[in-house]
Amino acid sequence: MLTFNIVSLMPQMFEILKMDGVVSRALNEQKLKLDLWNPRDFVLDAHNTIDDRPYGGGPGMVMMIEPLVDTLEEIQKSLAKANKGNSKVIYLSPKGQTLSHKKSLELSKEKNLILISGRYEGIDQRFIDQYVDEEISIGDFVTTGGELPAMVLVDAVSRLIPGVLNKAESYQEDSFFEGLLDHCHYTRPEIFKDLKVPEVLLSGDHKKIAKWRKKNALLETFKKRPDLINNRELTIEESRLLQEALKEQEQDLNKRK
Ligand code: 4FN
Repeated sequence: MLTFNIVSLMPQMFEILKMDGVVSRALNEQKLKLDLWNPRDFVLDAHNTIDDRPYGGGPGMVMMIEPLVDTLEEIQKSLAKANKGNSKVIYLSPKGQTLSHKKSLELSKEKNLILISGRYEGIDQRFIDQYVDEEISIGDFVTTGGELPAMVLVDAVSRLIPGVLNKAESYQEDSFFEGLLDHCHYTRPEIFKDLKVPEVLLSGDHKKIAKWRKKNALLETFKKRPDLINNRELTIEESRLLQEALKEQEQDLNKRK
């Protein structure tokens, strides 16, 4: 079982994960564990000080190294007691490599992960240099803390743990669409106002439907995220399907003129 040990000044934020959905179900079924650690609980001074002003001056506050090291040691003690060995320490940070499906798969195979969520301007660099194995980002934008990024990572990694998703939910994992965007989805009604569902999906011809979906996934990816196609490299069959899809799209456009 994978245990996420999460270090955060706002552990309440993670309650959301326990409320509903795939992660919540996996927690209840003991397919993963979420342990929250608040550095504030490990400081002994009267004010529970965990942050201080930055050396060199300037605005904002910096999370101090000592409460973080104390928290980490407490986590490692508890891991040792449970005979769980050591754990990778990940700092959610805009300086990290962007989280990917590949990285999520890697992490889903770990027994323990320690995730550090920053607040204020971030944490003392010496903690990162000495104790952090890896920095991971969820994207290029400013957030007010590392909590939501940590939750994104927990969500992405948890659903890849064997047995967490049921058969219906794990559709994407065992399909041959890997690395591509989804094909478009449709459900009832068959006609809404004058908007129809693509006819092939109503045909009952499973072979034809599979081919349409693959073509549609390739076309969607090519149009909306060409970078994904470049990273993946298409099989000859896929290139042919994409060419076909592009041609059909052009024909459709001409028809409408
Ligand atoms: N963010 C940028 C440049 C400079 C600062 C930030 C920023 C939270 C503690 C880090 C943000 C985004 C993705 C963690 C952003 C992430 C964070 C993340 C994060 C408070 C310090 C901070 C150039 C990316 C816009 C605040 C860029 N993934 N600082 O957001 O923790 O994991």
